[in-house]
Parts: sequence; structure tokens; C-alpha cells
Amino acid sequence: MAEPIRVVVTGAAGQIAYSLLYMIARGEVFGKEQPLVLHLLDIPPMMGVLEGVVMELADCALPLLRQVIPTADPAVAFKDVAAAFLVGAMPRKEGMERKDLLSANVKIFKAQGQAIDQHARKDIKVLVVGNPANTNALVCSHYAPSIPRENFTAMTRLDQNRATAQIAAKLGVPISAVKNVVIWGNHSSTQFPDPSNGIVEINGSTKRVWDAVNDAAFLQGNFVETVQKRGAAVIAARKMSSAMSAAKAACDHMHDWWHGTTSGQFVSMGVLSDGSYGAPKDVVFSFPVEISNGKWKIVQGLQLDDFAKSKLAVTGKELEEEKGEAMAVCSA
Ligand code: NAX
Repeated sequence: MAEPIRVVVTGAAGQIAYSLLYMIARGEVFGKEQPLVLHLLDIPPMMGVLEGVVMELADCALPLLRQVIPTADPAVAFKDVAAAFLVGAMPRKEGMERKDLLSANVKIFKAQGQAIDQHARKDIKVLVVGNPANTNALVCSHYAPSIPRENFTAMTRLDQNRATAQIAAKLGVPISAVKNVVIWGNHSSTQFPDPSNGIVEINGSTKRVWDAVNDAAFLQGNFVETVQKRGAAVIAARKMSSAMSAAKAACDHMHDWWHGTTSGQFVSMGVLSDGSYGAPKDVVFSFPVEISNGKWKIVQGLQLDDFAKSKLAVTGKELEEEKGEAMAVCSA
């Protein structure tokens, strides 16, 4: 069997981590032959709760899990890690403005970027889940100059999974029949869930999602809004934010980055923008990507109509604004 790799999960005492840790430790991300040492980072007041999580992981009796290291010290948490799930962030409290939340969280991601720079493996793969995920990933990469910028990504896979599930339900097909429905832009309500390059297998033949659904008003209206507002709908129903589905999406994201995508299939990832498709450069923007040998590449040559272009412009503008606010906070 391979040598163990070190994987860190931040916000390890929180609700997403509670599902995520089990999935990682079972081998669903790095493979059933890859032993793991899990590093669990949270803040000092959560160390008691984290101890309970450590006990439960032990009680799961998982053969791949060689060691668990709970800590409140980023230097310990990021030491020699090959992959990082940055989930921990400050939740929005009552009366808090979006700006206050951004300001609190970019400071966390600045400090974690610095710790990654100093302590992690230089080929670390970083997935940012904590919100505002795209801008946090940008900040984190900015403060880790010794690590390639393409090694920092933000999660929009939950949005993609939600979008794919909506299309599968609409067409009455299994989720595995729907491919290449993607998310552009920010993981926020300005994101653009785009079915226009999606394909679906129906009765043994492959069709465009657009033709199979055959309802432009739905695809540009209700579908887009449902995906954009799905997080809020889950909170309204569950009184807590998405956790199981967020953990599953984080696993999907890292799994595909680690193992690659199948030919002709693309997935959504927030990655450093090179300006493709008219998106602003140097923000972390969700694009359709293909992955091989651990490296992602933005899919080129997709057609975007005027509706899509207008949606990309809105979400791109929001990301540029967030970047301005974040960099002002970091340099203050
Ligand atoms: P919880 O509040 O349950 O857990 C967050 C944990 O992070 C807590 O245990 C807290 O103590 C810890 N934490 C806070 N500051 C920390 C720091 N500096 N270092 C390490 N740990 C720290 O939140 P949960 O529901 O798990 O959500 C975590 C984050 O994911 C939130 O920012 C949330 O907004 C974000 N989400 C992102 C999604 C995405 O698709 N990108 C979807 C799901 C989720 O809403």
C-alpha cells in the first residue's frame, strides 16, 4: 500500500466537516488504496467539540485512517499537507453586513495562506469552501507566493450538482445521464448555472439538454433562480445551511482534481481567471474545466449567447468588487 498522505480539514468541528471527514477517511476522495493522516484545524474554543469528532473517527474503525491530529495551531495543521479543505470560516451573525463578514473571513484566509506558504507541501491542492469562497481562495493564494496560484481553487461543485439534479428531475432521468451543466462566476446569488452546453442520455441516445427540455423560459428563468437560491431554500427548511451536500460536493471537487475527469466531461471549479470568455482576469471565477495529471484547464470554445454573456458580466463585476474590498482589508 502507498505511503500515507497528510490532508487538512479546517472548521473541523463544524457541520460540513462532520460529513466530510467520514467521506475522506473512507477513501472516497483519494482512493481506497491511499492511507491518510488527517489534520483537523479549528479555533481554541472548539477544541472540546473537536475531541468528540476525533473519538467518533476512531470509533468508525476505518482502515485507511492512520492518524488524526486535532489542533488550533495553523503551523501544525498545515505541516507537510498534500491537500487542504478550507471549510472553517466565521458564520454570518445577526445584524452583520456582507462587508463585515467578508472582512472577518479574508483575515482568516490571509493567515491560512501564510501558514500554507510556510508549512505545506509545495504541490498542495487547496479547495476553499468557506465563504466568500472565491475571494477567500484569491486571498489565500496571494499570501502563499511560494505555491503555484493554480493550486488554489474555490468550490462551485455544490451549485453544479444542484443544477444537474434539477435538470435530471425535470427530464425524469437518473442524475448520471446528465453531463456538462456548469456554473460560471461567483459562488453567490450572482452565479450563472448554464445548461446550454449540457448533454443528456435518453433511451440510449445523446441529446442536448437544451433540446431535451425544450423550454427556454424555464432554462433561463425558474431553473437559474432555483439553483441560485437553493442554499437559502435549504436553510429555510432545515434551519441550518447545506452540510451533507456541501461535503459531498467538496469530495467530488477534490476527487476529480486528484484523479482527473473523463474525456469529454467537464466540471465547475473556481479557478484563477485568465480572462477566458470575457471574465475579469485575476479573480477566482468558476469555469468549466477538464483535468488530467492533477492539472485543470479551462474548457475553451464553448458558445455563449447574449443572455449568458450578460450573466457572466454581472457575476464578474461582483468578484472584482469583492477583490477590491478584500485587498483593502488585507493591506489595512
Ligand atoms: P459551521 O459554523 O458549522 O462550522 C464552521 C467551523 O469553522 C466552526 O467549527 C468554527 O469554529 C470554525 N472556524 C472559524 N474560524 C476558524 C479558523 N480561523 N480556523 C479554523 N476553523 C475556524 O459552518 P459550516 O456549515 O460547516 O460551513 C462552513 C463554511 O462553508 C461557511 O463559510 C459556509 O458559508 C460555507 N459554505 C460554502 C459552500 C460552497 O458551496 N462553497 C456551501 C455550503 C456552505 O454554506
